[in-house]
Amino acid sequence: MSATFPSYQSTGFAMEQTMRWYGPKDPVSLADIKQAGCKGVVTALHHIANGTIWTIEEINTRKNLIEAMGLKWSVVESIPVHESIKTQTGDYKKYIENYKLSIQNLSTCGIKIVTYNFMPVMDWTRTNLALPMPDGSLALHFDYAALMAFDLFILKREDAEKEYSQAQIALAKNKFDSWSEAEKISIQNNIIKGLPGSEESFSLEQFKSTLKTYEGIGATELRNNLIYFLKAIVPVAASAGVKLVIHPDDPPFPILGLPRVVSTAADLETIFTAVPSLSNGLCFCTGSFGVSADNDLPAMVQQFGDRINFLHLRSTKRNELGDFYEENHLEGDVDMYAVIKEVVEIMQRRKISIPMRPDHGHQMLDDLKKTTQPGYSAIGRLRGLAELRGLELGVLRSKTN
Ligand code: DNO
Repeated sequence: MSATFPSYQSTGFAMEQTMRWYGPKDPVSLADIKQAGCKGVVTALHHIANGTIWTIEEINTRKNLIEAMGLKWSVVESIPVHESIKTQTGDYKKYIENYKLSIQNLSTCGIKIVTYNFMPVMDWTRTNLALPMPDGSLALHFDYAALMAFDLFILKREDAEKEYSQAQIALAKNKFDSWSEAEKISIQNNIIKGLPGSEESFSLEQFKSTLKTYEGIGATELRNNLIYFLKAIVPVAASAGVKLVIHPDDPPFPILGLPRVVSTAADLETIFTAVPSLSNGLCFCTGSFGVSADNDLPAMVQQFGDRINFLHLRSTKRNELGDFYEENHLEGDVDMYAVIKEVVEIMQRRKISIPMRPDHGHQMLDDLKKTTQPGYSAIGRLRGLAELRGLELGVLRSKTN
């Protein structure tokens, strides 16, 4: 049989297929992930407060659960970076020391890829978590007018209007006036209550005061704080054999007056030039980078190929107003074929399998009847994974045949 149907792996280095798992409380189980055809999972110790050391005991408890199912803990996503480190205030030195210990403990347990991000205050942001698609499935959506309406008329951030044009303010006002009270609450919650994996959740008052901690911190200061952090932790990761992978800003432009420093190829160049060790790596998220028309994704994969140690594969459809929604994995603005072709080149050159996960997915079929985690329902991700797996196999086979 193998003569007629060569195994996927026999075609050369292929991506290591994984799915994100939020731990024992995730409605999508390890058994489900295994059935999807994954070899590994991507997870984090979400129950441990930001800034606290991940002990060997806690790491092993989680690892044992995963291995008991015949799976591997491929990647940590994420060890969150404490806000004090991003603003370089308060106990930031202590939190950096804790971060180092968590990296070393993960290495001791054999887990060697660690994801993090450096987005101020919030992790990823969407305004609507259930945008109906023409086929009846539901997608995540970022409506820039809704974000501005939240900023100007709900949050009422000081001087926010100075950051928008008159036309944008008018658009935001129309949007706000169209909302019912329930819609206002739902949009506010989508923005500040924290999407899956965000680790932080705010009331409106808490959110306002946290935003104030960024007064005086623009892109230059935030970038300096990131580089300071990397200079401290990358050598520790390098000697522990760990690859740190930074996740890009999502969306890849400033929001709510907060700076962004991981949105473009130029941003990445600055970060990697400042700290050249290959342990200073990248989580290449096509969905995040792909929202900016200026990002040439296949070229970026080529440029940063030596540092890409984790892939988030999904696509978005954007417009010129800054809005976008999440498309099927092989549709939208991301040229997934071109990206996978570059990824395949890199894997063959580096002689490694890079872990990937199908990022997000539409809520569809039976999942429409269930309470699912936004972006992380099982069936939409399974569809994405299946499509990506087939696309990769096609690329691999066309190279070897
Ligand atoms: C969203 C995720 C992000 C990501 C973090 C990495 O779906 O891609 O929450 O996990 O930004 O630190």
